Amino acid sequence: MKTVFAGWIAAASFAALPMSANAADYTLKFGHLANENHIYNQAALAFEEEVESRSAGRIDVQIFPNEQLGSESEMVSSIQLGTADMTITGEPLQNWGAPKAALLGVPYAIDSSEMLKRVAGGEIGQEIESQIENQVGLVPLTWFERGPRELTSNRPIKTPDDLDGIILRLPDVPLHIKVWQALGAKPTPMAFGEMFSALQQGTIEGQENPLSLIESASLYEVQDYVNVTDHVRSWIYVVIGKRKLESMPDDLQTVVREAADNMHETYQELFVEDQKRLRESLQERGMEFVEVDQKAFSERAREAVEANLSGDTLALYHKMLEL
Ligand code: CS2
Repeated sequence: MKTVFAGWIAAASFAALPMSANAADYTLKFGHLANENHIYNQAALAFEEEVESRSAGRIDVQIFPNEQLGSESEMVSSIQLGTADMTITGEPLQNWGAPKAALLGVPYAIDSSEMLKRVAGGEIGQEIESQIENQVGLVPLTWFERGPRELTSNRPIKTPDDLDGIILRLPDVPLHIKVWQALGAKPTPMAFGEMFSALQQGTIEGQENPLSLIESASLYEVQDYVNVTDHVRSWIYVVIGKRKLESMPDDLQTVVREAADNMHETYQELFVEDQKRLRESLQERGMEFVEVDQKAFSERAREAVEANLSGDTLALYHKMLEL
């Protein structure tokens, strides 16, 4: 809204406007867990610019990186309450009555970027999206591909036996907790932003995330090894509160939806570039990459997945493996 705001201040220079004056009809508070440089944030800024210029300032988008508005789970609750509007989330939505959201993060299910696009961009993705919309009251506006999740630790881990009861921070995703228990770790669910100091203080010993978030949270300062487990390839949704979206007139809803589609394209380009540099960047910061017996991990993980999904979600998981 910078341009509009500047012109507005100039035009009203005698009016002594209070600092809190807001020209916009709608404000979208968009919070996420990554830092300012992360590609989530860069894509979000592109969305902000497009929405504000195409709505001629009627929508003010405010981006809050680094969990400034709250953790991922807190953001979901705030959006439901109407105190925040947008975030980036996925598989934890299984805790909010959308069991199919677990399919976003199934260990060793998706094995390539092509398969991910078929799943997220096809019927399965649509089925998950409608469950999130209907059960949680969040509308998935678009999705972002993520790099594979890798396990970090302060000792090399090559096989499930090497886990040997390691205390592992996980996001609050019940399926992940079950799988890592079956693999031989001691999982502790914790918000993303609490992880750095917990690792520093030794209350947890490891964590797992895509390389981009390992970098975003500066985990290279507290973890020595990236064990290349590649255990989850997933995508994640940019969501908006359904009530908030529907409170807007149709023309503005269209602006938001189209800007989100464009944000998808922007993000996917940034993602491809980012993937090329991340490994080296973490190595330069002192992390050592360890080759892992992925087959051993995937066999044990798959059994745990089958045992912990049920009903429609299990059926959809089987359908996904066929794609
Ligand atoms: C992140 C999350 O907290 C984390 O470790 O990687 O984005 C996590 O993947 C999510 O909970 C997915 O929605």
